[in-house]
Amino acid sequence: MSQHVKSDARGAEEIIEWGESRNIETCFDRAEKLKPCPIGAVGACCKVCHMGPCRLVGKNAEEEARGVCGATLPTVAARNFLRMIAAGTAAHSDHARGMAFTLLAVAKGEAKDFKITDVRKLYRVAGYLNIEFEGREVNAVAKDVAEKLIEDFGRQKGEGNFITRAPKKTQERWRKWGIVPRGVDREVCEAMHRTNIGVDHDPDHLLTQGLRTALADGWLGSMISTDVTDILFGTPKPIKAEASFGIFKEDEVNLIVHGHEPLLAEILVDVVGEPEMVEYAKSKGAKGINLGGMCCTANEVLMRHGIPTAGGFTNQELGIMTGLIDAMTVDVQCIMPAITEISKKFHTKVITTSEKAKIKGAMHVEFDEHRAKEVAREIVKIAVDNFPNRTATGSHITDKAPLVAGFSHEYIEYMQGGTWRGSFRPLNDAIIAGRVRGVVGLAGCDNPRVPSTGLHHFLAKELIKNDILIVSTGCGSAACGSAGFLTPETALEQAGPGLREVCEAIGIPPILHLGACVDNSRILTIASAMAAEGGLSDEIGGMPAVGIAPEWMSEKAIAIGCYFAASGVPVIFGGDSPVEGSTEVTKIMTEVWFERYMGALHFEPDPEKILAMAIKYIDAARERLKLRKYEPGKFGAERVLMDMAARREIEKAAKPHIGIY
Ligand code: SF4
Ligand code: MSK
Repeated sequence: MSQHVKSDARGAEEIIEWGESRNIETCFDRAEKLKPCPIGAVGACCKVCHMGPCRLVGKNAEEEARGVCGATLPTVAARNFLRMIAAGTAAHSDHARGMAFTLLAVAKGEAKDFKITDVRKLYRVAGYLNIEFEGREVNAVAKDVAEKLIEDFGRQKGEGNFITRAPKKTQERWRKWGIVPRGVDREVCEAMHRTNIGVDHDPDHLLTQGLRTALADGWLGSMISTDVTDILFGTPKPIKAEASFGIFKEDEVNLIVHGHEPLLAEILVDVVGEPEMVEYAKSKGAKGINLGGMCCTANEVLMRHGIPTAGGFTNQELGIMTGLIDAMTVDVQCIMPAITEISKKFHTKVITTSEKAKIKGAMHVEFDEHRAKEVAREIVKIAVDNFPNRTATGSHITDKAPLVAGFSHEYIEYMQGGTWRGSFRPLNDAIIAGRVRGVVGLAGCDNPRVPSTGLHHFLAKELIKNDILIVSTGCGSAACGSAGFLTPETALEQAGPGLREVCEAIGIPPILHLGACVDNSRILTIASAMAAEGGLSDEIGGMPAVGIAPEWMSEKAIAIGCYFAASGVPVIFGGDSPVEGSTEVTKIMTEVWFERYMGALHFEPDPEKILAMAIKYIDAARERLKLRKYEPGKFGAERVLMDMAARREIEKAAKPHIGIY
């Protein structure tokens, strides 16, 4: 991968060049033109009051620089960082709030176009919440579950509902250090209060609230969102799909869903197939209606319906530049306002759909779960009506890759033993024996400041070559998907010998696509299940596991990184550190956090060093757990993994198959 490449995503470079030859500006050009402010970039600029902004610079800035109020650089850097965590937590959790209220509306019969699809998952969640479900009406259980989950947003005292899903030892660490989140809104509100002028000035104390807020994101907001989405739309299981710009069809209406929320997208999946809609598209000269996605709304419908994805964050302008998108709906998060500007050069209609988000130059068709189908039909009609306006203008670059997505934690458990014997034992055993060296969560955004998606590609290839199983989410998954890495064949061609054997036995790719950004919560559940299974660490901390977000750009990524660090996972972010200005803050986030929680948050721009650091963490954890030293191709004794055929035989002999887990 050359440093001169702007994007390593399939087909992206050709579209960028096509645009450059026509003076069409994209985020890649703006990233080149607009260098980050060197003071803000390292966390040394404070603008929380109107005596500032204060820039804490100079030779001995850490010791000597002061803001007008006297704030030191470590205070300012920690305060800025805490505000990032609060914003990221607010974003995921507000999305989750919408999901919980939709579940309540469905349970009360007020959102007629939605239903409870996965009753089994509803019961599982009811079980976590100590809600009785045996012999009760499904909607009555759903109402109780929704109301209990909604408490997690506004709770003032006590602990979040799902805290007890973490291993006991992990919970004990949280209680010892005072970072158990009470309610999402309370933690975000307190974070904003503490960072206001003249309140909390101790960097460690500020960052401790950062971890409490981040845990409210991971174990409350995001976990609620994942669970409720599964209850409403089904728990994902492996499904084939395709990725990249080649998902757009020349002869069909291309309607693309972009953003993060699954509600409208789920309804669109149904509505685009309605005979009247298809007939309407035909009446306008199209062969049909092609629904595709982008960013995490894409991941939601990809995981459950195999709806293809056009890619991640940096593909949004490029998608429009193909000239093939007739309408793009955008809800919330990671939507570049630039898309309305660029869409003027093509025929694409950009439609904002959330009451929370409008963009100048976009149409606004507000989604309302109480009349979901009606809104969805209106949107499909806009896309269809726009199809005849399609012109030859556009790069028309189309190329795509096959992929397999849909790895919920429930399916991962099922695939390791079937309906009756599903567990995490085989994975733990494979790690113990050294077939699988460790696990990496490779996640987060793609970023125009590096060869976009290129860092994901490099790390994905190197990690699996080193027998490290990857679980991936968000735009990291889209990056791997459009590169063709999310297929079982990748295991045969590129994985190390131990990982290849495991993937071959189960028939899975070496990189498991777990879903959208909010579905990083699935990784928390997997880590907790591995701890409960035994043989490795009895808490999340100490597992041979690392999180990596090599191209992060969103505050949400910071919140995610911090909830993993607080849960006991060392995390490595790419790019320069937003707290680089302060050695004290950096030390807290690495050494102090590791001592307290067995997790840490590092920033390292060099991908080779990220790889080396991840492997070092994994090998050190193996050593601490007294597991055999990893040597490629040399394994210890372990249970034989059952392949699919053997598993089916056992199931046939047992009871009728009733579900995936
Ligand atoms: Fe400057 Fe202090 Fe105001 Fe920050 S809070 S802008 S450091 S005076
Ligand atoms: S969309 S937060 S760019 S992963 Fe979830 Fe992608 Fe990052 Fe947004």
